[in-house]
Amino acid sequence: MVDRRQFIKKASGTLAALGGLSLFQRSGLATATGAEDSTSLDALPGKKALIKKTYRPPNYETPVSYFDAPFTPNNIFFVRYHNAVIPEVKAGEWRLRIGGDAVRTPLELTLEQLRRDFKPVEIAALCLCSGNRRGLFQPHVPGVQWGSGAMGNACWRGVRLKDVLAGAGIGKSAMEVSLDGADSGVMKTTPDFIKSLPLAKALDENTLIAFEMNGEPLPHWNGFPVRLIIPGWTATYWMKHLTAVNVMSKPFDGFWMKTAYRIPKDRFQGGQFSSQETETNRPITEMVVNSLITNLVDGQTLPTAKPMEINGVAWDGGNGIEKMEVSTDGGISWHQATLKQDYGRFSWRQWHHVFVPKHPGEYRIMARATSHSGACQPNEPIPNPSGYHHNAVQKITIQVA
Ligand SMILES: Nc1nc2c(c(=O)[nH]1)N[C@H]1C(S)=C(S)[C@@H](COP(=O)(O)O)O[C@H]1N2
Ligand SMILES: [Mo]
Repeated sequence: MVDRRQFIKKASGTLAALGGLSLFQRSGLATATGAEDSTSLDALPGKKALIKKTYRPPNYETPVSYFDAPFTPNNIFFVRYHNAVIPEVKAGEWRLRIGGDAVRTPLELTLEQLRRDFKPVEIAALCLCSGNRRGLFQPHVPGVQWGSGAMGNACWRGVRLKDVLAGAGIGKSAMEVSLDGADSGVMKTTPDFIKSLPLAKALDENTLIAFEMNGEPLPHWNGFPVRLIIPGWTATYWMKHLTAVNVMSKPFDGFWMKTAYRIPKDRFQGGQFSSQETETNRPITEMVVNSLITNLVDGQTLPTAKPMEINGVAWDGGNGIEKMEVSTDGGISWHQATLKQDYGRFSWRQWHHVFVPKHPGEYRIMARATSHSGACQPNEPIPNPSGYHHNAVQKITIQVA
C-alpha cells in the first residue's frame, strides 16, 4: 500500500537537498538547459527504483533492461503525471460518474457494480507515452526529457466502456466522450488533466475501463482503482483514477486537447480525430511502428567468435508486426529476426536474433520493424514541435574483443 506521508517526507527531504529551489523550478531549469539528470534512480512507495525525471509531478521511467520480458511487472512500470495533486483513492469511496449533455440517463457506479454488472474482458496492450524518447530529439525539444523507458506492456482486465455507456444511453447528438481522473493541479489556474475521445473510439470493443493489471489491482501510481485502456493509441488517453466520463455533443476544448498532445497534420500515418482537427494540426492518436533493443547497451564489449544475442520488442498502433530486421554492419546488410509469441495486435512483440562476430572491432547494431500495414521505421525521427512519436531506427555500437 502506498504510504503518502512517507512520500511527502521523502519529497521535502529532496527539496532541502536542492538548496531551497522548488522541484517545479528545478525541472523548469533543467528542461531549459537540457541538463536534467536522467540517471538518478529513486523508488516511489510500492515501486522498485525507477529513473527519476521529475519529482513533482512524479515522472519516472523504467530501465530498459526490464523490457527483455513479455510483460512489464507492475512494481517497475513507468509513472507519468501532469499535475502534482494525486489523491490516494479508496476503493469503497470511489464512484464513476457517467454524464454529459448527450447522455440519456446520468449514472453513478461503484467499483463493485463495475466488476459485477458488466462482462469482464482481458487485453494485452502496450502503454506508451507519446513523448517516449523525446530526450533523443536533435535539436532539443522542451518537455520531460524521456529516454526509452516511458512505456510498458501489460495484461489489462476490466469492462468495455461501450457496455457502461450503453447503460446510460447515448443521445443522437453525441460527438466526443471526455475523461477525467481524480488528480488535479496545485494551483486553481493549472488546467485539470481532461482528455476526450471521438465517439467511435470510445465505443470500440477494445476500449476498456480496467481495474486489473497483470492479474493484480492497479498500483496507485498507475491509476488505482480504475483507468482507461485505449489499445493502439498513445497513453495520453489512458486516464488514471478515472472518475468522470461525459458524452458530449461538441468538441471538448480543454488545454490537454486543444493545445497539448497535437501533431502536424499529414506528417504521421493513421488515426483521424476529425472533430479536433485544425487546418494545420490534429491530436496525436495511434502509435507509430517502432522497436527497441532490450539486452544490449551502447559501448558494451562482447567476446569475438561467441554467439551475440540481440533481443528486443516491436510494436505499432494495432496492425501487428509483420517483420523485424537486424543489421550488424551499420545498415549495409539486414537479417530477419525471429518473432516470438504473439499476445495480440496491441501487445508489443518480442523478437530475437543471434549473430557470431568473427573478428574483433566495432559493430554497429541496428533494428527496424515493419508493421502489417507496410509502415517501416524511418532512419531519422520525424520532427514535430512537442517531440512525439520518436520511432527512428535504433543504432547501438558494440565493441568486440
Ligand atoms: N489521471 C491521469 N491520467 C493520466 C495522466 C495524468 O497525468 N493523469 N497522464 C497520461 C499520460 S500522458 C501517460 S503517458 C499515461 C502514463 O501511464 P502510467 O503512469 O500508468 O505509466 O497516463 C495517462 N493518464
Ligand atoms: Mo504521456
